[in-house]
Amino acid sequence: MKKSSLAEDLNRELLAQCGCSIAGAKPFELHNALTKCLMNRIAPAWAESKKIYQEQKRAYYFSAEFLVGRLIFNNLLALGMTEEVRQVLRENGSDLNSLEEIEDAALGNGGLGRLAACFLDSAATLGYPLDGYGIRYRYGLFRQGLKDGFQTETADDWTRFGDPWSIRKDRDAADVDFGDFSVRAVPYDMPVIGYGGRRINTLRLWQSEPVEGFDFSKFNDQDYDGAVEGKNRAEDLSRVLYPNDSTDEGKLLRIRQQYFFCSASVQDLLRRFVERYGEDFTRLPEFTAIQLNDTHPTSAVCELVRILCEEHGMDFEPAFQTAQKTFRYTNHTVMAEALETWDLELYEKAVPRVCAVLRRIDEYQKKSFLAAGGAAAKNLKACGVIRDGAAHMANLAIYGSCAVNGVAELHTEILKNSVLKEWNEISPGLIRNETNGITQRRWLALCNPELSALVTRLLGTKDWVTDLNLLSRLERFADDPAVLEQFAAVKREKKRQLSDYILKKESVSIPDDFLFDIQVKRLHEYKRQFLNALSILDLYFGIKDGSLKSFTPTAFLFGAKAAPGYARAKGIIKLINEIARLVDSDPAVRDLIRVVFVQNYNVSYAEKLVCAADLSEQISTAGTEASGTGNMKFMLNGTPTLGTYDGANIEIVRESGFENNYIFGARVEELDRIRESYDPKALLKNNPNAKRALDALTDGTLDDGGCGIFKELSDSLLEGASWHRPDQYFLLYDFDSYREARLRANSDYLDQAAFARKEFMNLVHSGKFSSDRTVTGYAEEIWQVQKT
Ligand code: B1N
Repeated sequence: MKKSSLAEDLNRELLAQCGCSIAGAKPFELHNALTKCLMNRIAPAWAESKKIYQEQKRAYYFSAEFLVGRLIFNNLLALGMTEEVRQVLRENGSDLNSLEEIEDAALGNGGLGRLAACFLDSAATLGYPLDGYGIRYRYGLFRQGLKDGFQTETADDWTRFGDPWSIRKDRDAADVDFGDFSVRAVPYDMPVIGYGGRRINTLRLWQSEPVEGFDFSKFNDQDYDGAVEGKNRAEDLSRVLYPNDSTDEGKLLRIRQQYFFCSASVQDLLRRFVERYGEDFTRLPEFTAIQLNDTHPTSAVCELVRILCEEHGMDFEPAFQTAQKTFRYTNHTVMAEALETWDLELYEKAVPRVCAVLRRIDEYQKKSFLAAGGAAAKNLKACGVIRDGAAHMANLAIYGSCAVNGVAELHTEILKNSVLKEWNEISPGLIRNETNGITQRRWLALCNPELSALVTRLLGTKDWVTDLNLLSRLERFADDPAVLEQFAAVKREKKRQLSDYILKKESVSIPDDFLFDIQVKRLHEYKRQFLNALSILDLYFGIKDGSLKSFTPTAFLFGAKAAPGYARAKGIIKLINEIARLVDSDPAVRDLIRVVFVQNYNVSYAEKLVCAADLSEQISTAGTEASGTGNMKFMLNGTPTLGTYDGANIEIVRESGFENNYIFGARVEELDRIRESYDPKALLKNNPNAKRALDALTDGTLDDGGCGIFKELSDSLLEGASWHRPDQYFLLYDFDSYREARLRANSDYLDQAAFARKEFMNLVHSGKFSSDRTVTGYAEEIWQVQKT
């Protein structure tokens, strides 16, 4: 039988579903039909991959977040079908670009969720048996707007046009029991298409549904609200993604949400294990490795123990030891407010059955640590699964695991020497490092086809798409003026494309000969967008009073969502927008400085921003950003880092050279030394520039519309608050060295050829930061699973 062509398949699908042809289809109809055709084509390879993974030890990535972003273009790239589809659509009177605004699954907050998505991509591409387990949120991360410079939030109804990339699997539904009520967890499977389409892994997301949909007896009694109460209660569990990045919410519903997907996932993988290997669960660790993405899925440890004991009659000790050999834990933060601890009473109320197991584990820990004596006995309190009346999820995750890792070298050292030093004493070697990475498929091949084409031409091969270390071979072109000029031309083109997009989206124009200085990431005090803002004010005043003589015109771009309950973060957004207004309305500086806050920064916006940057702002206080992964995306697209000695910046600069980046500010050791005696008010007395910038928040220069948040922001640096010292993130301490580094970059930029070389050297040395390297590290050292 002759294989039908894509155009035939598409038209048939459109006719059946929408009664139209390609030419007459709306973008969402075309999107759904095209996706359907692609799903049909990948079905055999997907089934084949599942079969192969059944035969071997496999790994599962448990994560409350998978920030996959837009799938259509990524999957076309993976299948090598982009050009074919583009042509078919063109020939039939349509346009591939019209599929841009249909889907963009934001089922994550930021770095942690995006990392999970990059890992799945790498594992599928390399052929590692890694599947993801998570939650199918009805609403993903809120959509951000701006009104009068303030952030607004609306619900992210990401399935409004349907969800053709998912397959509902009713046959694998599982019941999750909360004691006082139960829900049905229904899995939706998304294919994770490895590059080349050879391997297809699975992201299984659970949706919470009522066990019984509708209470007819209540309905018959005319209790219409009551009739749907149970349904709503069940659906609440997977209703919405908690919008906090690096803070812990402390809410009952969040605990239940976490347990919901952990229970369903553990049941699911145990069912598979039993089908294949029978009921000898002591062999589970031979065939299964579970990675906990931070502590959010840690109740899975308790759930596994509970099921083995209650449903399969195992004793506690062998059940717990089986769990210890099955789980691994990644820590993603040292920020105290992000470390999950749950008040035991709340935990008991939320998940009584889990809490009972937790208490049992705690008892067992006490007994065995005391029996072991030495470091274990000495550190029992610090390492306690229950500590001061609270469930300590990091301690549970570590105790319930056989491996623990940090996400960048500096971060791992901080874990070993301070946050988890007691654990490190008990078992030296337990805590390892796996520096984060990003997938070059999305973050170069997809988002920057122009640079990709240049790289492929220079290397004479496309193999870098699956072997990023090949980029180092480009070093021999670093002094080739013709190559550097081609590279610079790509950057100019990407800047032009970005300014077109920003004009369309934000209605502001940015001349593309400006230096593009970009800070995009979640809004948080420790990431110091506030420092960037103060420094822009400083430059503004310097230009105004003539003290800053030569300044290369610069566009300062920001993109950031603030957690809706985080008042200061929202105040910083307002501040940036007021600075934008101040600068824009001043003819004396308008031609030198532009400030733009882009709305609704997300994965798709990031794809456009990272390849158009001349400077990558990575300015967190040393010791606070566990790794960062945005820093790697900029680097891969040939952007020097203007950053601190923090997270993965240190490794980035080690690879690409200090001379090709702008590193500034105090290091961790220095901050540790001065913390006690640091006095920002005294500092301001000797720093008129910093004082002038900060005063602008309260002297009438800038207006927060009367809400008082600018004064509050100023106070956070000068006065502190009941819960923190003044300027706890050392903005004023690093103010001068930031200014110096920034101005150095600004004047270096004038020598376009020399600057292009710095940019190029960042691209050349970015090989290490492929998530292919990271996932290989996990697979070999932590999971012990094999490629197929
Ligand atoms: O994880 C990323 C790192 O690159 C970042 O440095 C780190 O900040 C980020 C609670 C978090 N750590 N913790 C979170 C997210 C959601 C939540 O509810 C904490 N995110 C990070 C990947 O390693």
